[in-house]
Amino acid sequence: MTVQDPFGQHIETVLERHLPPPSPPLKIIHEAMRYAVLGGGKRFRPRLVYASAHLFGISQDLADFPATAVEFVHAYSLIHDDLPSMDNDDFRRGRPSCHRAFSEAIAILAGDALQARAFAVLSHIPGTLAEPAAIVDATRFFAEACGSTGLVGGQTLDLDPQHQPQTLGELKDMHERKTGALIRAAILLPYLLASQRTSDERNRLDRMAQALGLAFQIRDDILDATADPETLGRAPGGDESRGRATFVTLLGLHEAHRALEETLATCQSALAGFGTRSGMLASLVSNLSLSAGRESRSPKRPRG
Ligand code: GRG
Repeated sequence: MTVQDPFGQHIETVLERHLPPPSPPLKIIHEAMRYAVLGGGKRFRPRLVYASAHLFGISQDLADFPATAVEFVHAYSLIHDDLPSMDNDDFRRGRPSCHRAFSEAIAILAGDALQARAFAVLSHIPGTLAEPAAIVDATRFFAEACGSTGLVGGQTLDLDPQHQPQTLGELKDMHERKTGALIRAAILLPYLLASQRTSDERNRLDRMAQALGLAFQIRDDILDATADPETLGRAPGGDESRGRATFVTLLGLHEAHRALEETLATCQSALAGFGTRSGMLASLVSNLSLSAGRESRSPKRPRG
């Protein structure tokens, strides 16, 4: 464990522990689940869980459960997003996407099974670590975040050619669900499981979580327009080439950078009220900034 990355190895160990073994007769599906979860990834969402848990004095043993659940749902969403019927991407995290490494049918099933596993993990929090009523609340909240008004709803809007966002407000609404719902869940699940908490803390945390989801997506759009395939681990320019609106196509690159830094500042000011306990979350927020070395970065191609 380094000071820079106190949870890096721990997260890998915990995720592995909650995955089924790749043994017969279910070797293939379990291998596909393990391939999708253990094949790299920045583990941003589990890190958010641990950082938010720190705010509420929640033990690492308890935080392991929501950290695993959010990363399993994230992994399932990436598997399904890459499918031919969705974004049809052959690469993810610098290697063949799950349906390319296995088959389309196995990739669909691996995503389904990871989502179910996420809820199994969350609902298996021992009663010695959190109040049973809090576990039910957290599980319900997580179900809303993953469902048709959250992650799945955002993906539905994104895929629907009839309802492509035309305005910044519509684009924000779509991403609040598609990218934001899971990020918000990662930050709020520790609050929901905490025994010491106030409603004022929830409001501040929610403000921060919503701004962070937005910042994450603006950043992803900027990187998609400016980074090379090796850095991205996938083909860049995907959304733009599919004719979809992004923060860069709607705002232009310069304004998108400005919006990112402003949104990160909103996160930091919401966190300030938590005092020194918020250091870990604050540093995850600052790591999303793209302001350093910006002058030397230029778009991959000219844009209108
Ligand atoms: C299939 C229900 C369903 C939803 C898919 C996650 C998602 C919704 C689409 C992925 C498309 C995409 C690239 C969205 C931008 C934001 C995002 C989720 C980026 C990937 O997250 P990272 O950067 O990935 O945290 P790693 O690989 O580091 O885990």
